[in-house]
Amino acid sequence: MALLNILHYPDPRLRTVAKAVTDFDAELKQLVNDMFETMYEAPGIGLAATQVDEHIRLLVMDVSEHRNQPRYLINPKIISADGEEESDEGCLSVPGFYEKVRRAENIRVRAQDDSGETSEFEAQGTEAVCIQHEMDHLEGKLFVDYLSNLKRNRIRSKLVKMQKQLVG
Ligand code: GNR
Ligand code: NI
Repeated sequence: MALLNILHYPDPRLRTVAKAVTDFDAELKQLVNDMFETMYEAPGIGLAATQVDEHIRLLVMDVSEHRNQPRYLINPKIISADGEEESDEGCLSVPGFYEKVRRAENIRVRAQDDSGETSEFEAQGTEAVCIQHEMDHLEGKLFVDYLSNLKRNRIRSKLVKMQKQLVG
C-alpha cells in the first residue's frame, strides 16, 4: 500500500482526459488499493485516478457514514439520468472551497470490476453526486468549471498563493 500525491487546481494535468482501462492486471489492483488508502487518509468520499496523475478511467468512493463501504468503478458510463439536485461540493484537488453544483438526481451506471466483469446499478443522493463529480475528473473537468468566471478565478488565485507559500 502507498499514499499517492493528489494534484491541486490549477495543475494542468487535472485537464487530461483519461483513457479506457484495457489491462485488468495486478498493477491495476495495486492502483485501486493505493487510491482507497489515499482517499481514506485525505479524507474524501471519492477519488478519481486523474487526481493522482494516473490517466485511466478508474474511480474509487465510499459515501457510507462509517467509511466501510468501499466501491470502485472501472470504465464507468452513465446510461441514464433523471431529476436535478443542487448540493454543496468540495474537491480534494480544490482544498478549502465549497460551492453549490447542480447534478442529475438519479443515475444508472454501467462499470467494470478489476477482472473486467461488467455490471449495472442505480445511484441517488450523495452517491450519485460523487459518481458524477469523479466522472467529470476523468474528462479533465472540475466542479469549479460550473461556477462563474469570477468565482473560479478567485479560487484559482487563492490556491496559487497558498501553493507559493507552501513552496516558500
Ligand atoms: O471528498 C469529497 N467530497 C465531496 C463532497 C461533495 C461533492 C463531491 C465530493 S468528492 C470529494 C473528493 C474528491 O475530490 N473527489 O474527486
Ligand atoms: Ni474532486
